[in-house]
Order: sequence, then C-alpha cells, then structure tokens
Amino acid sequence: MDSRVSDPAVRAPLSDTATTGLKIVIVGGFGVGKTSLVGSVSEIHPLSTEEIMTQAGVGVDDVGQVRDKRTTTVAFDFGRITLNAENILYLFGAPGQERFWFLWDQLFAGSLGAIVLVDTRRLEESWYAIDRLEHHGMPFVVAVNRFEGQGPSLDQIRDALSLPPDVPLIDCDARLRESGKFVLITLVRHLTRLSERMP
Ligand SMILES: Nc1nc2c(ncn2[C@@H]2O[C@H](COP(=O)(O)OP(=O)(O)OP(=O)(O)O)[C@@H](O)[C@H]2O)c(=O)[nH]1
Ligand SMILES: [Mg+2]
Repeated sequence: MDSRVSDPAVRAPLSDTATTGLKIVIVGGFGVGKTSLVGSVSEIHPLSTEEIMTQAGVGVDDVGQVRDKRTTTVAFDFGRITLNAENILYLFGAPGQERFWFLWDQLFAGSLGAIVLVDTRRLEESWYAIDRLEHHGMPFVVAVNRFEGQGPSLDQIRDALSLPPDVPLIDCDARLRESGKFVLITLVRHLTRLSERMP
C-alpha cells in the first residue's frame, strides 16, 4: 500500500475555506511519466485508472522504449494540491497511448494550463501534445524526463520541438516530489506572467 495513505494529510477532506479550483493537465506520449508526476505531487492518494498491459496490446501499443512497463493509464489520473486557504489545484494526467488521445480535448476543457512531459528518446511523441495545446491556445511548460542519462541539451530539445523562446523548458524527474513541485511552480509562474501581460 502507498505509505501516504496512512498519512492523515492524504485523507484530509477539502478545506471549508476553499473557493477556487484551478485545473492543470499533464500530457505527453506513452510512458513518459504522467501518472508518476501526479502521484509524486498530489496531497491526496491520487485516483488513477491503471490497467495491466496484456498481449492484446502487442502491435497496438509501442512499447519499444518502455519494455519494463506493466500498466498503462486508460482514462486519466487525478490529484490535488492545496495552494492556500482559497485556491486548490486539481491535476489531471492524460492517458498517453495514441488510441486514447481522443480524450485529451475533453480534459483540456476549463484548464488553466498544461505540463508537457517529454522523453528525449521519443521526442516525436510530444509533437501531438504541443500541437493540440497550441490549437486550444492553452499556455504550457515542457518538462524533460531523462530516462537514460544525459541525452540532448535543453537548447537542442527546444529546437527539435520548435518551442517559442517564452515557453519554459526544464528538466525533471517525475518520480520525485520536489522535482514535480518545481515543474508545477514553473507553470504557475508562467501563467502569472502571461496574466500580467494581458490588457
Ligand atoms: N528514469 C525515470 N523514470 C521515470 C520517470 N518518470 C516515470 N518513470 C518511470 O517510467 C515508467 C512509466 O511511468 P508512468 O508514470 O506510468 O508513465 P505515463 O506517462 O503515465 O504512462 P501512460 O499513462 O501509459 O502513457 C514507470 O516505471 C516510472 O517509474 C522519470 O522522471 N525518470
Ligand atoms: Mg499514465
């Protein structure tokens, strides 16, 4: 059992003073660490819709770079973070497999912004996420999971993804709470900067 379940904070009900829910989505290709990110930063035991991957997925799901993967998200992950007495951040992790991408547009509804997780071995899987976010005009930051050591530099990744200079691009390890929190803070700062620019 997840050790956080025995932590009273994990089961704490939403504060009575909470008035505003802010929705953030986490997108990216298959197995880039979306469920891990929601799990590492959520203050509640995250709702996840993981299913065991079976032989039926062979030839449908591209497991070439994620051979140790045993489960996959089939709907979405859900987590929560209390920012202060009034503001609550709700995190929605999208399913990564192409056959579930049709769910993404619904997940984007009402979202303030997004985190795109990127695996440097499969950069092309992030193009779809960036394309959809740009289509929706939704602000986003890009966080790079380095599964196999170093890989390309952030500048090279920015070039490969054709990211505009004002889109934040950072390294992260989705399994680590502090690293996940830094990604969220980067997004919140980006959203604040954009709102200050609005007339
Ligand atoms: N090295 C490394 N491994 C990670 C990182 N994040 C996740 N993993 C591992 O990668 C595997 C896949 O992680 P998930 O969080 O299930 O990925 P996902 O994006 O939710 O996968 P789908 O929902 O199936 O698309 C797990 O075994 C994680 O432990 C990371 O930042 N670095
Ligand atoms: Mg997942």
